[in-house]
Amino acid sequence: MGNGFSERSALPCCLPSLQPLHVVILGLDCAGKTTVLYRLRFNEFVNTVPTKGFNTERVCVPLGGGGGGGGGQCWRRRSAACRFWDVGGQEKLRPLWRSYTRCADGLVFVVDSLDTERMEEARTELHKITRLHDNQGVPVLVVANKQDLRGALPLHQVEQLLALGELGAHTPWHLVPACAITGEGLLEGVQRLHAMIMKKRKTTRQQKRKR
Ligand SMILES: Nc1nc2c(ncn2[C@@H]2O[C@H](COP(=O)(O)OP(=O)(O)OP(=O)(O)O)[C@@H](O)[C@H]2O)c(=O)[nH]1
Ligand SMILES: [Mg+2]
Repeated sequence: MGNGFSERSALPCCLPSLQPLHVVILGLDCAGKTTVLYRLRFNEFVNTVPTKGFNTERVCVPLGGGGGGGGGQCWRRRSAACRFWDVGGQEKLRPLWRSYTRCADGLVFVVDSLDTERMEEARTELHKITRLHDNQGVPVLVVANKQDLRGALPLHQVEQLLALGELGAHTPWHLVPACAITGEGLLEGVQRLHAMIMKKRKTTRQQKRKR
């Protein structure tokens, strides 16, 4: 069921002094980016209007440790502080994306799984942003959103239409089915993104040591 993180956001393990991970949420207009952001932050559905600039929220993401995140709070639960940036997806706003992704630790790319007509456009934007020099190697979580709607494309088709296999060996990615209205799939997805970011940091450190 829908898992939001707001209850756990108050956990003391997310110390304000820790540098939060910089995560940018991108995708075409109406894909559900702002709904994702507020679901992550407030653990509830928030009605949105099209984003003209950006929205940003700091979220404490529980990293779990088995059990899938349900049930009561665990005060020893590990968590990661993330600063999410949700940037407007309208065509005229897309040239601004690169200024938000410049220092990104991770990207979340949201697609409307019902919007088959614009999958190609989504693919073009996804590949364009991940190919930028600054974004090379930055892990990407692809959220196949609106899975609650009848006719939503299944995961394997989203993967194919977005040509995720062509993202290149240097770009780690993970695809999750999700519904931002209920939050379903989001916690799992963000945890996977966190794991990819940590893995990338580790390999970068090892490569530096070898030099
Ligand atoms: N059924 C359904 N509707 C969703 C879902 N996620 C978002 N929506 C709806 O999709 C519409 C667009 O959502 P937004 O979050 O504003 O989309 P956005 O990607 O932020 O759009 P821009 O700000 O224009 O880039 C809203 O009416 C949401 O309620 C979902 O998982 N399922
Ligand atoms: Mg928006």
